[in-house]
Amino acid sequence: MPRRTDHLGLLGLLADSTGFVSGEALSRSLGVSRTAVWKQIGALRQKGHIIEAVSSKGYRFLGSPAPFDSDSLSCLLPSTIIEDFNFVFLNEATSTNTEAFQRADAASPEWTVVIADRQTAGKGRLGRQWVSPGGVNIYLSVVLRPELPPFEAPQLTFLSAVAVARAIEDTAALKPEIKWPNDVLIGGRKVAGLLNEMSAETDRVTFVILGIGVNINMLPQHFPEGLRTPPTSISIESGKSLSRLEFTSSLLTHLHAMYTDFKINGFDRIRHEWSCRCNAYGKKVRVDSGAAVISGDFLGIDHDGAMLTRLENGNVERIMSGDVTVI
Ligand code: BT5
Repeated sequence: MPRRTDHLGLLGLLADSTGFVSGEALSRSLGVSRTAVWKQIGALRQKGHIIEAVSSKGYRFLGSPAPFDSDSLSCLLPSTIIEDFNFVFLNEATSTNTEAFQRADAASPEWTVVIADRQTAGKGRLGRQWVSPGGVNIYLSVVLRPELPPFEAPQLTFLSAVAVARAIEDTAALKPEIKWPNDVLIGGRKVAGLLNEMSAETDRVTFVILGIGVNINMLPQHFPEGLRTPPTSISIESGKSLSRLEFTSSLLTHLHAMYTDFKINGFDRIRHEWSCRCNAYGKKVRVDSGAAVISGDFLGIDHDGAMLTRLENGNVERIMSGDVTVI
């Protein structure tokens, strides 16, 4: 098969070689000029591939970005949406949310997606930590710029929870459940967490960062003791390892479709699907808000993300935060 002459052909040549390859040899093999080789090296480095250059020896391939790169992801995403994404792949981030927030603040466009192989300071809510070892999971953050008042921004947390649940069903044929406000569970164990952060003016959102952490191939020994909800991963539940690339492609496809629908039709469809997928749907719950403990029938969620519970006296309580147990 003839070798490709673009940056992917160059990447193939470098990856096939054990040591340095001179610029001249590369330009001869690809049939392009030395300047074109040099430009393609720059393009590959921009995508996160690590290529060493030594003037007397040439170029040496040292590794590709983890957990995968935009070329392999683009091959799996529907061609109609690829152009919308702007991917940033990192081997390591303190937190992909922090990275994405900084980029959004510096005017990165909607659908900038920061993906890291591991996080050194992965964030949960309220200053909690997200355990983020390398090589096994998905840690990604998406920049969106919805036209919403700030109090409705939590709608996007529910949107991302439904997208994660759909992607788990598609790729692993498991039955996930959503727990208010931001957990995805399988068999009562936490498989994913969502952390959305926002920058806003008084009456409108400037941008929202959808932070999504999914335990894909994490093994029981990767989990520290004492996590709030017993944890699990997709591979623990299915007994098989799952491609992070395949999962990410499914997740982004669902996110994109749901957000497009959300912009046209609003929150109601998401609210409906979220409610049907919620572990408390049609059940009684106990909510510990710190200040008080109440119990009642779970009714669903309001437009601002509040949980609606009917108390025994018939009053409907709006709960903005707290720990929910299904009873
Ligand atoms: C969350 O917070 O569940 C939000 C997690 C969001 C993580 C993503 S990863 C990509 C993006 N970048 C970030 O820095 N964050 C986002 P919360 O509901 O507060 O739950 C946190 C609690 O879950 C912790 O206190 C632990 O008890 C538990 N936990 C931590 N790591 C876990 C893991 N990998 N799997 C299951 N449970 C975990």
